Amino acid sequence: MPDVSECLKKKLTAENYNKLAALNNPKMHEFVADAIELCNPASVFVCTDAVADRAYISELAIKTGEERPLNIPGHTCHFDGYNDQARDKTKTKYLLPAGSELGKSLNSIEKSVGVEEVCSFLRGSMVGREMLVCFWCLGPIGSDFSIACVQITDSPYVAHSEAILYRPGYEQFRKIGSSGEFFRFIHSEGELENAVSKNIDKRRIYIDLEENLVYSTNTQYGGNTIGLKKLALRLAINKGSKQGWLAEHMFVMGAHGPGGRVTYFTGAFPSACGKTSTSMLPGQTIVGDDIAYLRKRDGKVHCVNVEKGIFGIIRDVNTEDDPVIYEALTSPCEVIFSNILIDDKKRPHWLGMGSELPTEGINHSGKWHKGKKDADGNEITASHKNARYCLNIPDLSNRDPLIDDPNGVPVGGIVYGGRDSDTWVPVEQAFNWTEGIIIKGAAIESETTAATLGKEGVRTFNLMSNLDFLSIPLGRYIQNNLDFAKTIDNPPLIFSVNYFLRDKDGKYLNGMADKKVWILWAELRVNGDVDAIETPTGLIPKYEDLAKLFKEHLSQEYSRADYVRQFTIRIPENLAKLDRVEKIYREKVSDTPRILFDTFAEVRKRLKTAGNKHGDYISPFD
Ligand code: SPV
Ligand code: MN
Repeated sequence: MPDVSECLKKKLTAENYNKLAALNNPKMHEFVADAIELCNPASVFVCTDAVADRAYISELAIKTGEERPLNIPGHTCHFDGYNDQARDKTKTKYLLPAGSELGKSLNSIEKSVGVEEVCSFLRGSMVGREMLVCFWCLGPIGSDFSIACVQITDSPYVAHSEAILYRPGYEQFRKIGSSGEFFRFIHSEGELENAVSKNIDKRRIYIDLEENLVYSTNTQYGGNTIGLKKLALRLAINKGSKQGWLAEHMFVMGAHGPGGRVTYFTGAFPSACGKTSTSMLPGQTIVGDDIAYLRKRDGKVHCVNVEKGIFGIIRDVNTEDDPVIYEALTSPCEVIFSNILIDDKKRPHWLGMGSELPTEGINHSGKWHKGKKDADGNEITASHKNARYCLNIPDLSNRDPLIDDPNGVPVGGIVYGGRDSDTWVPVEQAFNWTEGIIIKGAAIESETTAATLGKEGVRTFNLMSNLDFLSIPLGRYIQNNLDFAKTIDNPPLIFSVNYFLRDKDGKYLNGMADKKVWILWAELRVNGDVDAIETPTGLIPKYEDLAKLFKEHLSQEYSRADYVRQFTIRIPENLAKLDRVEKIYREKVSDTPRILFDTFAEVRKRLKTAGNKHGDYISPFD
């Protein structure tokens, strides 16, 4: 279109124009031209896969003050605004065309109203600033799992984070030619004050599923702005639903069994519930820690990590609990720290890092000293509880060799978990795929954390840990999961795990390191190496098998008393959980598949029968 190329030529230098023109994709050109028209930037930089372009972005982040260099080469720190420290669920909405429905659980706004509102905030938002046009690829390059993406942003911090978290996508765009099958993201941080978004009341994240397009403005926090992360996950869930594959909030890791065997697991946990640390278990290998696409190939489930970096919670990362990450965070390599504390020697500090924290420095509240209070009188912690690090997985010593395999890795098992103080045992295998999806995945509840705005510690329903990101009605999502394995003879085994079980006094019943034993037990189950004990809700480990794993992998004696405390089947709590979750499906999810209620009824019956026979609390030895 001549007006498109004219508009582009007007704002872009010849060099930048040529980079765009070399990609024969009219829809992408139009997207960029429309964004220029709307946001009116002073200039436009087009980022190809070239090393020099990538370097331009990270240098710009320093120049604009969005990131500041730290004491170690390659390390920088970014601050988000004091009230912009997590995903904003209430202002994240689907743009809903008139006459369509997503169900009560998904937040939406009438499309024409929403587009007008968000465009009114984006209009002129980049005056005097440089617009960055970046190409990335979700998934390995040249894989049929993968999706090309274009991100427009005025934040070099967002572009720099994406350069770490995603594979470069300019060549992927060349591959897709003039196809319209790609995701588009437009972000502006809006007016800035001290380098942070000022108009938080105008923070909006609006998602257009028909157009595979997301608008984000007046925010900087990664979960709201890094288009390829949770915003793309929403687009991918919708796309996968139409095409018969799954987009999940899952880590992917290789569990190393006897004789050098590697069995791949995916796992879904709500934010801040041990997902990254499970993907980083000592002695195992990481493929990814946050988002996976699952597809069927040759009668098996395969998956890829759509990312190549980690945007992880830094709180409690220390030499003892996360030695591999700690090593990367203290070595010269590319890391963006966000919302941590910086001391006068430009060293980063965070809660739970295992050494004493300074009593003053700079943090997300500005100049900080111990005891500082915010406007509401709340004490400001040295680093924010949701403070994060952003790094490249290839910089980790435990990266899995198949991380970039275009075929993905075969999935042997899937684990579902949440922050559950009193109900589920530490690990349990579901009897089959259907029960795994329904009784494990679709029944996840978790006590809330600092990863989203709002009160912490409230037990909330979060099916497959993906509720925050669902873009299709919940019932359809469950049905898709059930159907996914229908044509597969031996689908992955499904497990629940619970790292957060406590006793009556609130004391955790397990150590942090124990999760390694649960995953390695699951590895043995996938390969048929050990037997298990039947319970009303699934299959739990035998004491001898766990004792052996504790000894071999943690050099610990595992007592029978601990086993009983941890693996006692809690009948009343399990029944109460089924009641709570069923109520949600009955009242809020009008398209819940019938089989969910039938399965709940069946499991309830089994729990009651067992309770009548053995009492409310059943020792695994009974
Ligand atoms: C999560 O909260 O699940 C994250 C970080 O992985 S965010 O990008 O905020 O979603
Ligand atoms: Mn996540």
